[in-house]
Amino acid sequence: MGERFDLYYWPQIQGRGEFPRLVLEAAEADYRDVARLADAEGGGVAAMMRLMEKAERRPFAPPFLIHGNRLVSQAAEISSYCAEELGLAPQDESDRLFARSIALTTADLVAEAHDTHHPIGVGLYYEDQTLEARRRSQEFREERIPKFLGWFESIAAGNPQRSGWLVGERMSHADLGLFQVLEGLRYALPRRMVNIESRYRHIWDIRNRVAQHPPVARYLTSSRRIPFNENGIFRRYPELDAD
Ligand SMILES: N[C@@H](CCC(=O)N[C@@H](CS)C(=O)NCC(=O)O)C(=O)O
Repeated sequence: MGERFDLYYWPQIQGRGEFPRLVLEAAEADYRDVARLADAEGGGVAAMMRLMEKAERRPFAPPFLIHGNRLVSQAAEISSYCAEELGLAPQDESDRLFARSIALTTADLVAEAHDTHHPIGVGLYYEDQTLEARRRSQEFREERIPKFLGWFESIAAGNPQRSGWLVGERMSHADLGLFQVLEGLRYALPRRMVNIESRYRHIWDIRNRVAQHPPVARYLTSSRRIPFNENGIFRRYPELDAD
């Protein structure tokens, strides 16, 4: 399909929209970030909300994507779909499925990172759950980050292609997703990440190679890359960080 990709996501944050956005940027795809466009251009949050109400295959929440007559929702599903359409997924069927599994596991890590600052209720303010957030963050820092990053590291080290990427011979959406969670964790929990970074040689190498991929490098310095902030998933609350 040669149609343009229309990505819909909240305009003020990287959030979960950043995962498919990175795939579209890395592939230099013809895409629009519709909720960030002006109303006059058919964009804006109101346009996104209207679609969420009236679409035949309604998404539960942003991000979602429209490509031709297809509507795809769920960040990991959108990333996998775009990558497969745009040549950023492995060719081999087993590798392609593994890349999808990695993307879904990355989404699990994202959900846990979100729950560090919202352990009790998604709809409650952070300030109303700070004590629980401290407890949750400690467990996340000490147990969950090493478990997830150790898993990524073992996959990269054990890739039978010896390509240095997570799966297959070339960079895929799995690597782009890993890049994004490493950036997010480093933003949110700098003390913890500095302390443990040296354990994960292979995945930091992937992070660096993704950042140097020319379309990604151009994107990261463009105004399209929204800075991390305290409305997104990865938030820097110093009281939730420690060595
Ligand atoms: N599992 C979904 C989660 C989608 C999601 O939670 N989106 C958030 C923004 S990052 C949202 O707008 N949620 C509204 C809600 O859950 O009511 C995905 O990975 O895309």
